[in-house]
Amino acid sequence: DNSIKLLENMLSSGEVLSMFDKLHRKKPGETTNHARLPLNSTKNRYRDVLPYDSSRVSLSGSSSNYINANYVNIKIPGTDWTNHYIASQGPLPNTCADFWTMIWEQKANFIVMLTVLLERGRTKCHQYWPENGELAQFGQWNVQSLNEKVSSSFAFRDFRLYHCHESASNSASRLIHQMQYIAWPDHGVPDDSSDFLDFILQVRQKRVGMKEPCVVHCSAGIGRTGVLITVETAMCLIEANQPIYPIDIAETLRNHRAMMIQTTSQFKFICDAIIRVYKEGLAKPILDNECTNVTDSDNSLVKG
Ligand code: PTR
Ligand code: PTR
Repeated sequence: DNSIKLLENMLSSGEVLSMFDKLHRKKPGETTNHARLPLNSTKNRYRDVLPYDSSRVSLSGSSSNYINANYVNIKIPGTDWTNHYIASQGPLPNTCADFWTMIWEQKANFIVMLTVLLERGRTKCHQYWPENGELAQFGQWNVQSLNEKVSSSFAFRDFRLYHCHESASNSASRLIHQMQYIAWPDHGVPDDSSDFLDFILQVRQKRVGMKEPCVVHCSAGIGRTGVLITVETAMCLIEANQPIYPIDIAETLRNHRAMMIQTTSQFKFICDAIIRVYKEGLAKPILDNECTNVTDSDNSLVKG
């Protein structure tokens, strides 16, 4: 809780926000050559948001193995936990099949979506799933929508994913859960922080102990995606009885995907959320101090 007191002080002095503003937006030395190939340029939703070559997810496949997504693996110090995320842009009409290929190949069974499809008349993400109860084909994939529960801030859906030349009952088909947060405009912060914390807590519950990567996307896959991963990481650190340094988390994220957490107000939202999670006991230590005695050198997130 010393790190929380420190965070509160640095937040009221504004220091932590100016530290955030000084962070590099892209990790020096990283290249984005695959994203820039002429073959791949139509697969990027935004020309200025491209995945590093070093951490990009590659698809097995014939013509191109490219998708605008990065691995974001976060080791929780003092434990043997690693949280595996894939941070991705919202699929385009021509990348929906690739998106499902990624889900299949990476053995992901959980998608967190932080955007709506249409915002102020502009498309933010293509609907890469069928309507409730229906079946749709995306390239080599069939996606069957099994159910959908919608509230004012969330939509939760379950899908069955399988090769289109097989049947849904085939044992190789996969059950995929999607949790969508629908009250968060891009470049902004969630309309209601209680709602959003409630959403993250539900994401967290689903993820505890999950070894497979969780695919997180918004529109560009940097702003809102970065916020969610940071707050969930902070919850894990609380559970693991470890100090929380949000600047370190932000830096770690940007070492995996450029520009993660887009605005200073998003970062402030993160800091406020972390303090609230801690003070309201929304995340609690689940490890006793015995097994989390760590040396000083362990006391930061593992980079890279
Ligand atoms: N993604 C997991 C989480 O956030 O809870 C990380 C995790 C992994 C947590 C493993 C616990 C784990 O426990 P075990 O190694 O005993 O399965
Ligand atoms: N060039 C776009 C822009 O700045 O509007 C890229 C962009 C779009 C960046 C959306 C971030 C965005 O938000 P998010 O990552 O939360 O979808």
